[in-house]
Amino acid sequence: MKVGIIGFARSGKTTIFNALTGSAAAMGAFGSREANVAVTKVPDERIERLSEIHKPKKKTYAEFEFVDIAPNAAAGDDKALDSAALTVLKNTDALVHVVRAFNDPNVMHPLKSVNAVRDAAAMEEELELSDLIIIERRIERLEKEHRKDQEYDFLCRCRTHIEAGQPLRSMEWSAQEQSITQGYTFLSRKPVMLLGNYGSDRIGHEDPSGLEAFVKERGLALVSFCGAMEVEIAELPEEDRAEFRSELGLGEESRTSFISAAYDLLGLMSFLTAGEPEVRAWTIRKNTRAVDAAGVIHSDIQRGFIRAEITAYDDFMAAGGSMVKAKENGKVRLEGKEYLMKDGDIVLFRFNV
Ligand SMILES: Nc1nc2c(ncn2[C@@H]2O[C@H](COP(=O)(O)OP(=O)(O)OP(=O)(O)O)[C@@H](O)[C@H]2O)c(=O)[nH]1
Ligand SMILES: [Mg+2]
Repeated sequence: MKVGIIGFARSGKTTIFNALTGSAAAMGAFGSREANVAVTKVPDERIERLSEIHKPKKKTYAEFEFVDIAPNAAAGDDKALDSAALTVLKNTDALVHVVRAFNDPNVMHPLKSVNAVRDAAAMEEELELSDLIIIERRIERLEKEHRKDQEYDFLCRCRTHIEAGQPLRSMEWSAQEQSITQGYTFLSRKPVMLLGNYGSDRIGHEDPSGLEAFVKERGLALVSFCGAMEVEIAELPEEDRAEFRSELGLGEESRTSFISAAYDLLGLMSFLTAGEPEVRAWTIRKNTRAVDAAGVIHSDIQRGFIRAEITAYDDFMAAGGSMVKAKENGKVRLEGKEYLMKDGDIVLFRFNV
């Protein structure tokens, strides 16, 4: 699962990238001219517990790959995404949008003033516009070729939607429409989560930026973060961090809680495979069919899918971590291709190739 970190210049993207991935990419004026990339594990208690039971040779967590776009070099101060960023973002599955809500006279805002709602709305528009350009180009092409077919009609509908100021992610697409657009990488269709980067003056106070009201109105998800504080904490010796955090009222390790929240808000979930060779979490979108989940492990398993033997993690633990007991309790189900996977399903795929 590849997640792009986007936002205006000096909103704190690289700061947050570092806090999330434990990296040490250069920030501010020393920032890299290339996108930063790092992989981080998705914390999952269930992997720990299953490993205690199975004592596997290998323990594999779900992973996020974070891509922090390089500083905007070419698009102008009133834009967040230059063409290099747009290219990088095409290959991501989801976006985390960092919105600057901290005040600091030493950190220049490209628009000279801090206004989180303005920036958040502008980014939404940028994503929509980049899609609109792709759509219009294609429509023009189809018109030239006199191909007023299904694709044409559908793209015209998408155009109307964006022109009404809506992102593509708020459209319902049928399976057929999804297949029409498979070759496109629309940015406003990707799941997005806003990350308010607040100053330390926010801790313990109401949201002064207006972002909370903004996301509510747009149906977006928001998490709060305090980038500068996270950097300070990361510089402390490990044993002092928890105390400093609780003194500040910063709560749980923000990296852990952020990553879990992101996983959920981006519409992701995990299914699990557990045995002596490996205990592993696999990432899928919510509402994935069993046969497609099988394909995440291996295309052969998908192709030769017979059925899935499924036990919910909670049922397995309630049976004392014994599959035999879970079976006796009637908690091991046989499911077919169309079964919609649930978070925490422990799965054994039966297949034949
Ligand atoms: N006061 C304060 N400064 C911050 C905060 N987060 C980041 N900064 C500072 O703001 C500057 C820019 O942060 P970066 O993380 O480099 O921002 P960026 O979005 O990656 O910037 P570009 O890559 O240049 O677009 C750095 O000097 C950071 O130390 C914060 O929460 N509070
Ligand atoms: Mg940066």
